[in-house]
Amino acid sequence: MEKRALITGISGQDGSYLAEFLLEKGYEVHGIKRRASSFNTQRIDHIYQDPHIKDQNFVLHYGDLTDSSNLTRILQEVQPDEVYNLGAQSHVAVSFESPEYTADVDGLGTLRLLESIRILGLEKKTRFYQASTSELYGLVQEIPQRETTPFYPRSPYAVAKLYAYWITVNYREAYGMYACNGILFNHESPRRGETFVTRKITRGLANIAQGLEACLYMGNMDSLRDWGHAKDYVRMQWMMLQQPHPDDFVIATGVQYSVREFIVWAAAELGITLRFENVGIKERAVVEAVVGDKAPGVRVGDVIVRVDPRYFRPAEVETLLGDPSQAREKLGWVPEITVQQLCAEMVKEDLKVAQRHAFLKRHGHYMPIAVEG
Ligand code: NDP
Ligand code: GDR
Repeated sequence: MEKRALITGISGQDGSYLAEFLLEKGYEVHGIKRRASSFNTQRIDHIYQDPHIKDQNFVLHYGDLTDSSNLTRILQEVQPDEVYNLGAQSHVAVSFESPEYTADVDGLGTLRLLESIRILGLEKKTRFYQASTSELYGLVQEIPQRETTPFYPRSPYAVAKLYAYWITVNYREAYGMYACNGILFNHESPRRGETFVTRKITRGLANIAQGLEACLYMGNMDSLRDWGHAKDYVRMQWMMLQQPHPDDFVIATGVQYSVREFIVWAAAELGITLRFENVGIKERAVVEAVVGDKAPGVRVGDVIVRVDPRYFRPAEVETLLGDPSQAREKLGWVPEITVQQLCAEMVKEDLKVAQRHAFLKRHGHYMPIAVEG
């Protein structure tokens, strides 16, 4: 029998990879997308199916995690075997600007889904995955972080996700639901949102290499993260729901690097060698050498990275390093893509786009470039 999955956040990075993965496994995939004033489905357009065709196995529903009646109606209609709750206001810095909205979507949104499942009497049929996060560890109490490490959230985002984590555990214990938390460390890809740090770097440096931008403005480059590839991580989200008993798992690579190191790798992929230096308290990166033909817009001596304090956070998570032993031992999961391979793939994709934009610019077309984040 074909299984049916419902994904919130299907238009996001993880939602798009998970939808592809489940379709390949033969699932009927349903996703919730938000109404927007312009198209917001770029990441899933390649798997879109015309609703007029027969035997559709990829179906999108309009909805929102702030709208209980909408969620209940969709769940009733779809009767899913598995729900993946990936929808969220997922940007940590933005959560300081919109804390109440973030709490509503990321915290209460999870409750709304769980409660709808229960009200509809689906609690014994529907398995539930909650997109929990390494941000729960915040001000870290133990290195590396594992399933038993105490939480200390450091942003409205993380506090909202803390509620979501515990309400998922609570529904499992109170109602016997098959509900799991995946405590995922940072995972990236060419589909990563443009304002998260890795994508900001690969996209920004590719634009600079092609002469489309002059400088990349960064926040805290000392920050340490355990970065993996989103493709590896969505595989694990599915694996978690295929076990005999529900459990919570840390998903990470077990290796950490700084934001500065990621900048150095991304620059190297473009043939650019950087020298970091401090001017007063402000760090900057100067081009020391350029080889090959990927960076015609850059000269030796150019300053192409600077610090802008606007990207510092009111409370920072300085260091995250996960211990994925439980996932390896109980589920046999190991990440297949290294962070260096991930960086190379992201640069390659962003360079292709930057080269196209540079071509169009040379022919008189305006290309919007800037993103804030
Ligand atoms: P993205 O930001 O790429 O995607 C978020 C998705 O949630 C988008 O589809 C977005 O829709 C949707 N969404 C936002 N607000 C609402 C709302 N009010 N109602 C319904 N849907 C909404 O995130 P990722 O794919 O990177 O992450 C997926 C999940 O995993 C998130 O919950 C995130 O917090 C969590 N997570 C991510 C990690 C990572 O490193 N990527 C690590 C740990 C946890 P739209 O496209 O319309 O904006
Ligand atoms: P994070 O990811 O906050 O870990 O949350 P992000 O890529 O935004 O930041 C990682 C680290 O880089 C530092 N940083 C900058 N970050 C951004 N965005 N822009 C900058 O210019 C910049 N300069 C330095 C940050 O301060 C931070 O320390 C992500 C999200 O996907 C969450 O949804 C998810 O839960 C966690 O990862 C795990």
